[in-house]
Amino acid sequence: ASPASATRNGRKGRVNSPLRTGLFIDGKWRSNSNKFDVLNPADGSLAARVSAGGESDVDDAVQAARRALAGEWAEVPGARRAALLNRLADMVERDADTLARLEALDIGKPVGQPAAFDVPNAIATFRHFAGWADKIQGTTVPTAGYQGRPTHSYTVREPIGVIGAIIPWNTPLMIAAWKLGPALAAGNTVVVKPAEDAPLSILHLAGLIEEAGFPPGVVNVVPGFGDVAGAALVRHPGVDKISFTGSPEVGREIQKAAADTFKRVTLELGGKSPQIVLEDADVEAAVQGIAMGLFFNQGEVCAAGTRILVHRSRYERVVSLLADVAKAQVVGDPFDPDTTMGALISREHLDRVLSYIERGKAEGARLVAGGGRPSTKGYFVEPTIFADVRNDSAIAREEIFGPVGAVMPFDDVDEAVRIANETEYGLAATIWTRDVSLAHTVARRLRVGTVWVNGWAAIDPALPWGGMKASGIGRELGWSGILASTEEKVVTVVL
Ligand code: TXE
Repeated sequence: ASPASATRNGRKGRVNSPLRTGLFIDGKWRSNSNKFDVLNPADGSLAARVSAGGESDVDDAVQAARRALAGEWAEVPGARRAALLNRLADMVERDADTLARLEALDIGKPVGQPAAFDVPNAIATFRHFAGWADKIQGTTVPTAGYQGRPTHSYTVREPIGVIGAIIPWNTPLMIAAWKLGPALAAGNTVVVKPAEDAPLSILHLAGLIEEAGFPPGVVNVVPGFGDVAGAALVRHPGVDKISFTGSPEVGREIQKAAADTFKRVTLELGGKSPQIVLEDADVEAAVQGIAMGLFFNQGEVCAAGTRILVHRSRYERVVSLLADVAKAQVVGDPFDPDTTMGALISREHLDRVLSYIERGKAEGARLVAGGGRPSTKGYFVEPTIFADVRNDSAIAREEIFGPVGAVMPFDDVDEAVRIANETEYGLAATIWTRDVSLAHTVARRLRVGTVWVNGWAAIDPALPWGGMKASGIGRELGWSGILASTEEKVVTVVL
């Protein structure tokens, strides 16, 4: 299928490259008569009409991935997989501007953010995993022998097989890289299902995968709806593993459905991450970091630091500084360089975030900034801060996935740790303190996958990423990402 015209993307010239709108299966592009609309969140206009993959498309993609797995790809040595991943990284770098613009158009985020964060992270992820591709080693294991005879035992790490990668809409390019990097480094083949709200950057990436020279079927991209294309992928007996990032509700369904065919599952399901400001913290620095943790990507971030726990001695100061920073955000056109916060992904999501704001007010929290819509055009919401929030209220318990912070005081470190852990989630936490040993002590006590001290979202492709409790199962990235993309096999020779 020919790429759609660049003039379809709301306002002409914002993405100066043709949009891909088809399905990429077995190294070829196809288009379906069944299509879905992708809207520009900044004004609700039509950005693109994308082919919706159905069950038979998913089946074709899985069959192609299985053929690739059994064919040429199985013989491709690690060094060659590394070269392909590095070439892909080069192409993402070459098209960095286009990819950042696609994210801004599709998701509504300020274009400078994907340019500075999502795209460089995707490049670094592909390069990191290129580095692993020829270093996935087993071990030789001393054993007690067999029937009086010595044995020689060793382990090998083999690809799991066909991996279904289900991607959310908030940082699609980056999360696609998190799933593709380790899967391909380890020799798997992949079927990617982008989110129906934001498929454009991943479709562009599919074009780069084709251009980089991966054999047909190694990576397939099937855009479509979750309950159709996503569910078909999860059910398919030809898929060996599902790697999912999204909501806990869908994650739970996926794990249940995957049990029927004993698929391996990695789930990353978001959070309600605390930001703990200890008594000795550098308050000004903390407030800057907290604001980033709340407003970056419009708060549509799994690790958003939405529960702000502040020592009572610094409480009012933090509340007032945070309110100032919230009011100073420039909310508007994602393509305006002055914009610091863009639009929420959809009308439905805007309504959901606004309903949480109403619940916050009804629950008696003190609204110190925001709380409304800056304009009726587009899906914008004001950066919002509630103070005096109770940790058992809805706005402190449930993931809002918008720019809404809940500030609460504590009196001592024990209370801070108790509140921080009193949540279903366990993805990330930040500690603000100048006391190094206290930082380590508190870090040990937090039930989360990642602790940052004096920063927020200091992520790196070398570091394992994932959550405890309802934030998910398993880890992505780093060596953990390789472990999660391989099966371990033991070979024992009786000598
Ligand atoms: O997620 P879904 P939604 C949270 C966040 C957000 C809420 C809802 O709180 O407000 O979830 O977002 C696919 N079988 N997070 O509705 O539905 C779907 O097509 C297989 C946190 O967008 O979980 C998409 O590709 N797949 C999160 C992906 O799952 C299915 C990021 C995620 O969509 C499916 C996103 C099914 N039955 C949302 N149903 C994070 N962890 O960062 C849907 N999908």
